[in-house]
Amino acid sequence: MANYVIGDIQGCFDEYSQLLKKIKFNSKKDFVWLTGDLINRGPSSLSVLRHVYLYRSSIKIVLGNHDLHFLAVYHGVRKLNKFDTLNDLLNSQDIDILARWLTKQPLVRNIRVGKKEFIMVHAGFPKSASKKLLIEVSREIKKALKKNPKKTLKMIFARKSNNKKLLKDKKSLKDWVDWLTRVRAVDENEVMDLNFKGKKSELKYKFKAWFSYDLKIMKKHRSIIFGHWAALEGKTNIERIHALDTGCVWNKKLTALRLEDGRKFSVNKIN
Ligand SMILES: [Mn+2]
Repeated sequence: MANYVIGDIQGCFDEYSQLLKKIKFNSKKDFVWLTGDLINRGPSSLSVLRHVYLYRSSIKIVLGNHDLHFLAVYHGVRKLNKFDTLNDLLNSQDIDILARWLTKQPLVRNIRVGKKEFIMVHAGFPKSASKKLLIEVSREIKKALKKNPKKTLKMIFARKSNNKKLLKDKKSLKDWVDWLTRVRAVDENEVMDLNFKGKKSELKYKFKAWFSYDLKIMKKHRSIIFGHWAALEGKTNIERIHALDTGCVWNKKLTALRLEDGRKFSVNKIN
């Protein structure tokens, strides 16, 4: 039995299948955890989502920005853009089942393996956040999505954060979703630069990578796992902070991290 975390798949179903073969994934014994952005930009979003749904008792996910974008399109809150590759999914017969299941997924997960603990999120979180706060916020967002998906998705994708829906620590729901699913660059005062997508070395002025700050959540037995930031190429250079989006959809590779021993497995993008 083993636990594997796999980075952003983004519709790269062939590479995902190959990686599952490589780690000899056995759904009766193993657990696979996905860092979000299961779909979009790649060629086979429908196949990925169907597979994850089928094995949902042993494959667990957090939501990423692309997953939320798809849900917003499905609920009529957003339009498809020219880079989206979601048509197979949107036209499928099982779209309602898949979308309903996706809407119920959390934005933060706490994974326990023996004495070790892993906090998994798609993008990141504020340096001041405690584990308790992250779990509570994730629960609140999940509840809002379940209760009224359309209204909640409208809030999430609003141009500006509106303060009508405030969560536990007084940040708006939209701000929290931006932190958990979109953040890369942040300044000392926890202001995000959501346009930045480059390498860590390209960060300018007062902005640093969100994980470069002294994170309140870090403890000896605890690690952090995130995806989303492909330009990091799987490196944070910080112990126990793992970046797992290795840019499969951008012709790089798909990576799995085995939590028991920290070993990494990867497959290259198939051209
Ligand atoms: Mn992302």
